Amino acid sequence: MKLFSHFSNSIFALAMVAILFAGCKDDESPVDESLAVITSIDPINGPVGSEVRIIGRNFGETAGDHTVIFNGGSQAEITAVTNEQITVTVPEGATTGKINLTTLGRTISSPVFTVTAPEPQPEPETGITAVQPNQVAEGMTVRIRGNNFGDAVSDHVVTFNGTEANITSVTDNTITVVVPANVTGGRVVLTMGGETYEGPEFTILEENVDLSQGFSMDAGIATIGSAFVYEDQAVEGITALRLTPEKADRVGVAYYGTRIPVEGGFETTFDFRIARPGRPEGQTGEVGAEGLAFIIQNDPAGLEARGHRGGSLGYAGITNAVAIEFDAYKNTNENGDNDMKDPNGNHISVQTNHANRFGPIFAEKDYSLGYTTDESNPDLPAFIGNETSSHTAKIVYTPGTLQVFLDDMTTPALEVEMTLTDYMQLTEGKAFVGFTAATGVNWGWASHDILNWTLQPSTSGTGAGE
Ligand SMILES: [Ca+2]
Ligand SMILES: [Ca+2]
Repeated sequence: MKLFSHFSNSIFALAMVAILFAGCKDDESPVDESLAVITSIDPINGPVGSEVRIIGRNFGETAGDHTVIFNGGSQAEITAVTNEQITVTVPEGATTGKINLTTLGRTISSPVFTVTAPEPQPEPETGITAVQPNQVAEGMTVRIRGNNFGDAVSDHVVTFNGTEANITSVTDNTITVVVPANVTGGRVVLTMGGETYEGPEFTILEENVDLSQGFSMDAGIATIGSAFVYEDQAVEGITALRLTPEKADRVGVAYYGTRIPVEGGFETTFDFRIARPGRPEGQTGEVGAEGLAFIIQNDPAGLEARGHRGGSLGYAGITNAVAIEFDAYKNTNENGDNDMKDPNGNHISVQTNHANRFGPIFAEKDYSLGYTTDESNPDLPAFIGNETSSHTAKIVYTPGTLQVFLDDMTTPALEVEMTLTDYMQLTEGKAFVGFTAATGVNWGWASHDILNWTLQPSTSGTGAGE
Protein backbone atom coordinates (compact mmCIF):
# COMPACT_ATOMS: atom_id res chain seq x y z
CA MET A 1 0.00 0.00 0.00
CA LYS A 2 2.96 2.24 0.68
CA LEU A 3 4.12 1.78 -2.88
CA PHE A 4 0.74 2.94 -4.21
CA SER A 5 1.02 6.35 -2.47
CA HIS A 6 4.49 6.90 -4.00
CA PHE A 7 3.23 6.47 -7.52
CA SER A 8 -0.24 8.11 -7.30
CA ASN A 9 -1.33 10.48 -10.11
CA SER A 10 0.48 8.64 -12.80
CA ILE A 11 -1.10 6.17 -15.14
CA PHE A 12 2.35 4.97 -16.03
CA ALA A 13 3.02 4.50 -12.34
CA LEU A 14 -0.23 2.60 -11.94
CA ALA A 15 0.88 0.23 -14.60
CA MET A 16 4.20 -0.24 -12.80
CA VAL A 17 2.36 -0.82 -9.55
CA ALA A 18 0.32 -3.54 -11.16
CA ILE A 19 3.51 -5.27 -12.26
CA LEU A 20 5.12 -4.80 -8.83
CA PHE A 21 2.02 -6.18 -7.10
CA ALA A 22 2.19 -9.21 -9.31
CA GLY A 23 5.82 -9.68 -8.15
CA CYS A 24 4.93 -9.14 -4.53
CA LYS A 25 2.14 -11.68 -4.68
CA ASP A 26 4.62 -14.37 -5.79
CA ASP A 27 7.10 -13.46 -3.02
CA GLU A 28 4.48 -13.40 -0.32
CA SER A 29 2.67 -16.57 -1.36
CA PRO A 30 2.82 -19.27 1.37
CA VAL A 31 5.74 -21.79 1.10
CA ASP A 32 4.94 -25.15 -0.41
CA GLU A 33 3.45 -26.99 2.59
CA SER A 34 4.65 -30.34 1.28
CA LEU A 35 8.39 -29.50 1.49
CA ALA A 36 10.63 -30.75 4.31
CA VAL A 37 11.29 -28.29 7.14
CA ILE A 38 13.81 -28.57 10.00
CA THR A 39 12.65 -27.02 13.27
CA SER A 40 15.34 -28.24 15.67
CA ILE A 41 17.97 -30.87 16.39
CA ASP A 42 18.31 -32.94 19.52
CA PRO A 43 20.82 -32.94 21.10
CA ILE A 44 22.63 -29.84 19.85
CA ASN A 45 26.06 -31.34 20.56
CA GLY A 46 27.73 -34.73 20.88
CA PRO A 47 30.79 -36.79 19.89
CA VAL A 48 31.42 -38.80 16.72
CA GLY A 49 29.33 -41.95 16.87
CA SER A 50 26.52 -40.42 18.93
CA GLU A 51 22.95 -40.16 17.74
CA VAL A 52 21.27 -36.95 16.63
CA ARG A 53 17.61 -36.45 15.81
CA ILE A 54 16.73 -33.91 13.11
CA ILE A 55 13.25 -32.73 14.04
CA GLY A 56 10.77 -31.08 11.67
CA ARG A 57 8.05 -32.12 9.25
CA ASN A 58 7.40 -33.53 5.78
CA PHE A 59 10.36 -35.92 5.89
CA GLY A 60 8.34 -38.79 4.43
CA GLU A 61 9.21 -42.31 5.52
CA THR A 62 11.90 -43.25 3.00
CA ALA A 63 15.50 -43.10 4.24
CA GLY A 64 16.74 -43.39 0.65
CA ASP A 65 15.20 -40.00 -0.22
CA HIS A 66 17.58 -38.20 2.15
CA THR A 67 21.27 -37.38 2.37
CA VAL A 68 22.63 -35.86 5.60
CA ILE A 69 25.97 -34.02 5.56
CA PHE A 70 27.62 -32.56 8.67
CA ASN A 71 29.09 -29.08 8.12
CA GLY A 72 29.61 -29.62 4.40
CA GLY A 73 31.93 -32.57 5.00
CA SER A 74 31.06 -36.01 6.28
CA GLN A 75 27.96 -37.91 5.27
CA ALA A 76 26.03 -39.41 8.16
CA GLU A 77 24.37 -42.80 8.31
CA ILE A 78 20.58 -42.47 8.62
CA THR A 79 19.30 -45.02 11.14
CA ALA A 80 15.58 -44.13 11.21
CA VAL A 81 13.12 -41.89 9.38
CA THR A 82 9.62 -40.80 10.30
CA ASN A 83 7.69 -37.92 8.78
CA GLU A 84 8.72 -35.71 11.73
CA GLN A 85 12.16 -37.02 12.62
CA ILE A 86 15.34 -38.30 10.97
CA THR A 87 17.81 -40.10 13.22
CA VAL A 88 21.46 -40.08 12.19
CA THR A 89 24.83 -41.07 13.63
CA VAL A 90 27.49 -38.36 13.88
CA PRO A 91 29.99 -39.55 11.24
CA GLU A 92 33.76 -39.94 11.49
CA GLY A 93 35.39 -36.63 10.57
CA ALA A 94 32.34 -34.54 11.43
CA THR A 95 33.05 -30.93 12.47
CA THR A 96 30.95 -28.29 14.20
CA GLY A 97 28.46 -26.53 11.92
CA LYS A 98 25.07 -26.85 10.33
CA ILE A 99 23.69 -30.19 9.31
CA ASN A 100 22.53 -30.18 5.69
CA LEU A 101 19.59 -32.34 4.76
CA THR A 102 19.13 -32.94 1.05
CA THR A 103 15.77 -34.44 0.16
CA LEU A 104 15.11 -35.33 -3.47
CA GLY A 105 17.56 -32.68 -4.67
CA ARG A 106 16.51 -29.86 -2.31
CA THR A 107 18.83 -28.93 0.56
CA ILE A 108 17.87 -27.34 3.89
CA SER A 109 20.01 -26.67 6.95
CA SER A 110 19.69 -27.21 10.68
CA PRO A 111 20.89 -25.06 13.55
CA VAL A 112 24.58 -25.50 14.38
CA PHE A 113 25.54 -28.87 15.83
CA THR A 114 28.67 -28.83 17.97
CA VAL A 115 30.92 -31.89 17.68
CA THR A 116 32.41 -32.58 21.09
CA ALA A 117 35.47 -34.61 22.04
CA PRO A 118 34.88 -38.34 22.41
CA GLU A 119 34.01 -39.44 25.88
CA PRO A 120 36.93 -41.25 27.49
CA GLN A 121 36.38 -44.99 27.54
CA PRO A 122 36.76 -46.56 30.94
CA GLU A 123 39.93 -48.63 31.14
CA PRO A 124 38.88 -52.27 30.62
CA GLU A 125 39.39 -54.49 33.61
CA THR A 126 42.38 -56.80 33.30
CA GLY A 127 41.39 -60.45 33.04
CA ILE A 128 39.67 -63.18 31.01
CA THR A 129 36.26 -62.57 29.43
CA ALA A 130 35.84 -65.76 27.35
CA VAL A 131 37.46 -69.02 26.32
CA GLN A 132 36.76 -70.03 22.71
CA PRO A 133 35.84 -72.76 22.22
CA ASN A 134 34.92 -73.67 25.77
CA GLN A 135 34.36 -77.33 24.91
CA VAL A 136 37.90 -78.57 24.48
CA ALA A 137 40.13 -81.60 23.98
CA GLU A 138 43.84 -82.31 24.02
CA GLY A 139 45.70 -80.65 21.15
CA MET A 140 42.99 -78.12 20.30
CA THR A 141 43.93 -74.50 19.76
CA VAL A 142 41.93 -72.30 22.13
CA ARG A 143 41.71 -68.51 22.24
CA ILE A 144 41.48 -66.87 25.62
CA ARG A 145 39.79 -63.49 25.20
CA GLY A 146 40.16 -60.61 27.63
CA ASN A 147 41.95 -57.36 28.37
CA ASN A 148 45.43 -56.05 29.11
CA PHE A 149 47.29 -59.26 28.35
CA GLY A 150 50.25 -57.26 27.01
CA ASP A 151 51.60 -58.19 23.62
CA ALA A 152 54.40 -60.66 24.22
CA VAL A 153 54.75 -64.08 25.77
CA SER A 154 56.57 -63.06 28.92
CA ASP A 155 55.59 -64.31 32.32
CA HIS A 156 52.15 -65.57 31.24
CA VAL A 157 51.11 -68.98 32.52
CA VAL A 158 47.79 -70.52 31.45
CA THR A 159 46.43 -73.63 33.12
CA PHE A 160 43.44 -75.80 32.26
CA ASN A 161 42.10 -77.08 35.56
CA GLY A 162 45.65 -76.97 36.93
CA THR A 163 47.50 -78.39 33.90
CA GLU A 164 49.78 -75.91 32.13
CA ALA A 165 49.05 -75.20 28.46
CA ASN A 166 51.55 -74.26 25.77
CA ILE A 167 51.10 -70.61 24.78
CA THR A 168 51.58 -69.95 21.07
CA SER A 169 50.86 -66.22 20.92
CA VAL A 170 49.83 -63.24 23.05
CA THR A 171 48.13 -60.03 22.01
CA ASP A 172 46.56 -57.48 24.34
CA ASN A 173 43.15 -59.14 23.94
CA THR A 174 43.89 -62.76 22.99
CA ILE A 175 46.15 -65.48 24.32
CA THR A 176 46.31 -68.48 21.99
CA VAL A 177 47.09 -71.79 23.66
CA VAL A 178 47.11 -75.50 22.87
CA VAL A 179 45.05 -77.60 25.25
CA PRO A 180 47.39 -79.88 27.25
CA ALA A 181 47.21 -83.67 27.42
CA ASN A 182 45.17 -85.43 30.08
CA VAL A 183 43.04 -82.36 30.65
CA THR A 184 39.92 -82.57 32.78
CA GLY A 185 37.08 -80.08 32.93
CA GLY A 186 37.33 -77.05 35.18
CA ARG A 187 38.51 -73.48 34.89
CA VAL A 188 41.12 -71.72 32.82
CA VAL A 189 43.46 -69.68 35.02
CA LEU A 190 45.94 -67.05 33.84
CA THR A 191 48.90 -65.98 35.95
CA MET A 192 50.61 -62.80 34.80
CA GLY A 193 52.68 -60.15 36.56
CA GLY A 194 52.29 -61.92 39.87
CA GLU A 195 48.49 -61.76 39.66
CA THR A 196 46.05 -64.60 39.04
CA TYR A 197 42.98 -64.22 36.83
CA GLU A 198 40.29 -66.88 36.79
CA GLY A 199 38.47 -67.55 33.51
CA PRO A 200 35.14 -69.20 32.79
CA GLU A 201 34.53 -72.91 33.11
CA PHE A 202 35.30 -75.24 30.23
CA THR A 203 34.18 -78.79 29.56
CA ILE A 204 35.77 -81.75 27.77
CA LEU A 205 34.35 -82.68 24.38
CA GLU A 206 32.26 -85.82 24.27
CA GLU A 207 33.05 -88.49 21.69
CA ASN A 208 30.08 -87.74 19.46
CA VAL A 209 28.97 -84.69 17.54
CA ASP A 210 25.67 -82.98 18.32
CA LEU A 211 25.48 -79.76 16.36
CA SER A 212 21.99 -80.37 15.02
CA GLN A 213 21.07 -76.77 15.84
CA GLY A 214 24.13 -75.37 14.06
CA PHE A 215 27.66 -74.36 14.90
CA SER A 216 28.76 -71.93 17.60
CA MET A 217 32.02 -70.45 18.79
CA ASP A 218 31.83 -72.72 21.83
CA ALA A 219 31.33 -75.95 19.90
CA GLY A 220 34.82 -77.44 19.97
CA ILE A 221 35.51 -77.14 16.24
CA ALA A 222 39.13 -76.76 15.14
CA THR A 223 39.44 -74.70 11.96
CA ILE A 224 42.31 -74.34 9.49
CA GLY A 225 42.81 -72.06 6.48
CA SER A 226 39.75 -70.16 5.35
CA ALA A 227 37.36 -72.10 7.61
CA PHE A 228 35.53 -70.30 10.41
CA VAL A 229 32.26 -70.39 12.31
CA TYR A 230 30.00 -67.55 11.25
CA GLU A 231 26.64 -66.03 11.93
CA ASP A 232 24.67 -66.99 8.87
CA GLN A 233 23.64 -64.09 6.62
CA ALA A 234 21.09 -65.86 4.45
CA VAL A 235 19.04 -67.68 7.06
CA GLU A 236 18.79 -65.52 10.11
CA GLY A 237 19.59 -67.09 13.43
CA ILE A 238 21.51 -70.07 12.07
CA THR A 239 25.18 -70.27 12.92
CA ALA A 240 27.10 -72.18 10.28
CA LEU A 241 30.61 -73.35 9.50
CA ARG A 242 32.05 -71.63 6.44
CA LEU A 243 34.79 -73.70 4.84
CA THR A 244 35.55 -71.28 2.02
CA PRO A 245 34.25 -67.94 0.83
CA GLU A 246 33.44 -67.34 -2.85
CA LYS A 247 37.02 -66.38 -3.68
CA ALA A 248 39.72 -68.03 -5.78
CA ASP A 249 42.26 -70.43 -4.30
CA ARG A 250 40.95 -70.96 -0.78
CA VAL A 251 41.32 -74.12 1.31
CA GLY A 252 39.25 -74.58 4.45
CA VAL A 253 39.38 -77.51 6.85
CA ALA A 254 37.48 -78.07 10.10
CA TYR A 255 37.54 -80.98 12.52
CA TYR A 256 35.62 -81.93 15.58
CA GLY A 257 38.15 -81.29 18.33
CA THR A 258 38.63 -84.83 19.58
CA ARG A 259 38.94 -88.32 18.07
CA ILE A 260 35.69 -90.24 17.80
CA PRO A 261 35.21 -94.05 17.86
CA VAL A 262 34.65 -95.05 14.22
CA GLU A 263 35.96 -98.61 14.00
CA GLY A 264 32.70 -100.22 15.07
CA GLY A 265 30.63 -98.04 12.73
CA PHE A 266 29.01 -94.63 12.83
CA GLU A 267 26.25 -92.54 11.33
CA THR A 268 26.74 -88.89 10.48
CA THR A 269 24.30 -86.35 9.05
CA PHE A 270 24.96 -82.80 7.91
CA ASP A 271 23.39 -80.10 5.77
CA PHE A 272 25.69 -78.39 3.32
CA ARG A 273 25.29 -75.42 1.04
CA ILE A 274 27.52 -74.59 -1.91
CA ALA A 275 26.51 -71.16 -3.25
CA ARG A 276 27.60 -67.90 -4.86
CA PRO A 277 29.32 -69.66 -7.79
CA GLY A 278 31.63 -67.51 -9.91
CA ARG A 279 34.81 -67.45 -11.92
CA PRO A 280 37.48 -64.90 -12.80
CA GLU A 281 36.79 -62.51 -15.67
CA GLY A 282 37.94 -63.92 -18.96
CA GLN A 283 37.63 -67.54 -17.80
CA THR A 284 35.41 -69.70 -19.94
CA GLY A 285 35.19 -72.89 -17.86
CA GLU A 286 32.40 -73.97 -15.54
CA VAL A 287 31.13 -71.44 -13.01
CA GLY A 288 31.51 -72.65 -9.42
CA ALA A 289 34.21 -74.82 -7.86
CA GLU A 290 35.38 -77.10 -6.32
CA GLY A 291 33.26 -78.98 -3.79
CA LEU A 292 33.68 -80.38 -0.31
CA ALA A 293 34.47 -83.63 1.48
CA PHE A 294 33.73 -85.39 4.74
CA ILE A 295 36.99 -86.83 6.03
CA ILE A 296 37.99 -89.44 8.57
CA GLN A 297 41.70 -89.12 9.37
CA ASN A 298 44.37 -90.16 11.80
CA ASP A 299 47.21 -88.15 10.30
CA PRO A 300 50.16 -87.43 12.66
CA ALA A 301 49.36 -83.71 12.24
CA GLY A 302 46.04 -84.36 14.00
CA LEU A 303 43.89 -81.24 14.13
CA GLU A 304 46.44 -79.40 11.95
CA ALA A 305 46.20 -81.83 9.02
CA ARG A 306 45.32 -80.09 5.77
CA GLY A 307 45.41 -81.21 2.18
CA HIS A 308 46.16 -79.55 -1.11
CA ARG A 309 44.29 -76.80 -2.92
CA GLY A 310 42.09 -76.74 -6.00
CA GLY A 311 40.84 -80.10 -7.23
CA SER A 312 42.39 -81.76 -4.18
CA LEU A 313 39.46 -80.26 -2.25
CA GLY A 314 41.65 -79.69 0.79
CA TYR A 315 41.80 -83.42 1.63
CA ALA A 316 44.21 -84.99 -0.87
CA GLY A 317 47.63 -85.10 0.76
CA ILE A 318 46.34 -85.94 4.24
CA THR A 319 47.65 -89.34 5.31
CA ASN A 320 45.97 -92.26 7.00
CA ALA A 321 42.54 -91.13 5.88
CA VAL A 322 39.36 -91.79 3.92
CA ALA A 323 37.44 -88.95 2.26
CA ILE A 324 33.90 -88.92 0.92
CA GLU A 325 33.88 -86.11 -1.63
CA PHE A 326 30.96 -84.10 -3.02
CA ASP A 327 32.91 -82.95 -6.03
CA ALA A 328 31.29 -80.06 -7.91
CA TYR A 329 33.95 -79.45 -10.56
CA LYS A 330 35.33 -81.66 -13.31
CA ASN A 331 39.13 -81.53 -13.16
CA THR A 332 40.51 -83.02 -16.32
CA ASN A 333 43.64 -81.58 -17.75
CA GLU A 334 44.86 -84.06 -20.33
CA ASN A 335 48.11 -82.16 -20.84
CA GLY A 336 48.92 -81.16 -17.30
CA ASP A 337 49.90 -82.60 -13.96
CA ASN A 338 46.59 -82.01 -12.24
CA ASP A 339 44.43 -84.45 -14.11
CA MET A 340 42.05 -85.79 -11.46
CA LYS A 341 40.23 -87.82 -14.18
CA ASP A 342 36.97 -86.70 -12.62
CA PRO A 343 34.03 -88.61 -14.10
CA ASN A 344 32.01 -85.38 -14.36
CA GLY A 345 31.34 -82.09 -12.56
CA ASN A 346 28.86 -83.41 -9.96
CA HIS A 347 29.81 -86.66 -8.29
CA ILE A 348 30.14 -88.39 -4.92
CA SER A 349 33.23 -90.54 -4.51
CA VAL A 350 35.01 -92.42 -1.70
CA GLN A 351 38.73 -91.59 -1.96
CA THR A 352 41.66 -93.39 -0.28
CA ASN A 353 45.23 -94.40 -0.80
CA HIS A 354 44.84 -97.94 -2.14
CA ALA A 355 48.41 -99.07 -1.81
CA ASN A 356 49.70 -97.60 1.41
CA ARG A 357 47.33 -96.86 4.19
CA PHE A 358 49.89 -94.59 5.84
CA GLY A 359 50.52 -92.62 2.67
CA PRO A 360 48.62 -89.54 1.49
CA ILE A 361 45.19 -90.03 0.00
CA PHE A 362 44.54 -88.79 -3.52
CA ALA A 363 41.72 -87.03 -5.34
CA GLU A 364 42.31 -88.90 -8.63
CA LYS A 365 39.57 -91.23 -9.84
CA ASP A 366 42.15 -94.07 -9.76
CA TYR A 367 41.95 -93.84 -5.96
CA SER A 368 38.18 -94.02 -5.82
CA LEU A 369 36.61 -97.02 -4.08
CA GLY A 370 33.35 -96.15 -5.85
CA TYR A 371 31.52 -93.15 -7.18
CA THR A 372 28.20 -91.95 -8.57
CA THR A 373 27.45 -89.00 -10.87
CA ASP A 374 24.31 -87.11 -11.80
CA GLU A 375 24.67 -88.64 -15.25
CA SER A 376 24.65 -92.26 -14.10
CA ASN A 377 22.14 -91.39 -11.35
CA PRO A 378 19.66 -88.70 -12.47
CA ASP A 379 18.23 -88.54 -8.93
CA LEU A 380 21.51 -87.07 -7.67
CA PRO A 381 20.90 -83.32 -7.17
CA ALA A 382 23.22 -80.57 -8.36
CA PHE A 383 25.50 -79.77 -5.41
CA ILE A 384 25.88 -76.08 -6.24
CA GLY A 385 22.79 -74.06 -5.36
CA ASN A 386 22.00 -70.64 -3.99
CA GLU A 387 22.10 -68.96 -0.61
CA THR A 388 18.75 -70.33 0.51
CA SER A 389 19.15 -73.89 -0.75
CA SER A 390 20.97 -76.74 0.97
CA HIS A 391 21.42 -80.51 0.81
CA THR A 392 21.19 -83.08 3.57
CA ALA A 393 23.91 -85.72 3.45
CA LYS A 394 24.01 -88.86 5.58
CA ILE A 395 26.93 -91.28 5.74
CA VAL A 396 26.40 -94.63 7.41
CA TYR A 397 29.39 -96.87 8.04
CA THR A 398 29.14 -100.39 9.34
CA PRO A 399 32.36 -102.41 9.04
CA GLY A 400 32.28 -103.76 5.48
CA THR A 401 29.88 -101.19 4.01
CA LEU A 402 29.78 -97.44 3.61
CA GLN A 403 26.57 -95.82 2.40
CA VAL A 404 26.12 -92.20 1.32
CA PHE A 405 22.65 -90.64 1.18
CA LEU A 406 21.92 -87.25 -0.34
CA ASP A 407 18.53 -85.61 0.25
CA ASP A 408 16.85 -89.03 -0.22
CA MET A 409 17.30 -90.70 3.18
CA THR A 410 15.77 -93.99 2.04
CA THR A 411 17.88 -95.09 -0.93
CA PRO A 412 21.64 -94.55 -0.74
CA ALA A 413 23.11 -92.55 -3.62
CA LEU A 414 26.30 -94.57 -3.25
CA GLU A 415 27.19 -97.81 -1.48
CA VAL A 416 30.78 -99.03 -1.29
CA GLU A 417 32.10 -102.28 0.17
CA MET A 418 34.94 -101.24 2.46
CA THR A 419 36.41 -101.62 5.92
CA LEU A 420 38.02 -98.53 7.39
CA THR A 421 40.92 -100.40 8.96
CA ASP A 422 42.00 -101.63 5.50
CA TYR A 423 42.84 -97.99 4.69
CA MET A 424 43.59 -96.42 8.05
CA GLN A 425 45.29 -97.19 11.31
CA LEU A 426 43.07 -95.97 14.12
CA THR A 427 44.01 -94.95 17.66
CA GLU A 428 42.05 -97.14 20.03
CA GLY A 429 39.45 -97.45 17.27
CA LYS A 430 39.19 -93.67 16.96
CA ALA A 431 39.97 -91.01 14.36
CA PHE A 432 39.38 -87.34 13.74
CA VAL A 433 36.35 -86.44 11.62
CA GLY A 434 35.54 -83.24 9.80
CA PHE A 435 35.16 -81.38 6.53
CA THR A 436 37.41 -79.98 3.84
CA ALA A 437 36.68 -77.75 0.85
CA ALA A 438 38.58 -75.74 -1.74
CA THR A 439 37.92 -73.24 -4.49
CA GLY A 440 39.61 -73.19 -7.88
CA VAL A 441 43.19 -71.98 -7.94
CA ASN A 442 42.44 -69.74 -10.92
CA TRP A 443 39.28 -70.96 -12.65
CA GLY A 444 36.22 -70.79 -10.40
CA TRP A 445 34.85 -70.52 -6.90
CA ALA A 446 31.84 -70.89 -4.61
CA SER A 447 31.15 -70.53 -0.91
CA HIS A 448 31.09 -73.85 0.97
CA ASP A 449 29.10 -74.00 4.21
CA ILE A 450 28.15 -76.75 6.66
CA LEU A 451 24.92 -75.72 8.37
CA ASN A 452 24.62 -78.41 11.03
CA TRP A 453 26.19 -81.73 11.92
CA THR A 454 25.61 -84.79 14.03
CA LEU A 455 27.76 -87.89 14.32
CA GLN A 456 26.94 -90.87 16.48
CA PRO A 457 29.32 -93.84 16.84
CA SER A 458 27.63 -97.25 16.67
CA THR A 459 29.40 -98.36 19.81
CA SER A 460 30.21 -96.27 22.83
CA GLY A 461 33.32 -98.34 23.62
CA THR A 462 36.78 -97.68 22.28
CA GLY A 463 36.61 -100.44 19.69
CA ALA A 464 40.14 -101.46 20.57
CA GLY A 465 40.74 -105.18 20.01
CA GLU A 466 37.29 -105.79 18.58
CA1 LIG B 1 36.92 -82.18 -9.00
CA1 LIG C 1 36.53 -86.21 -7.92
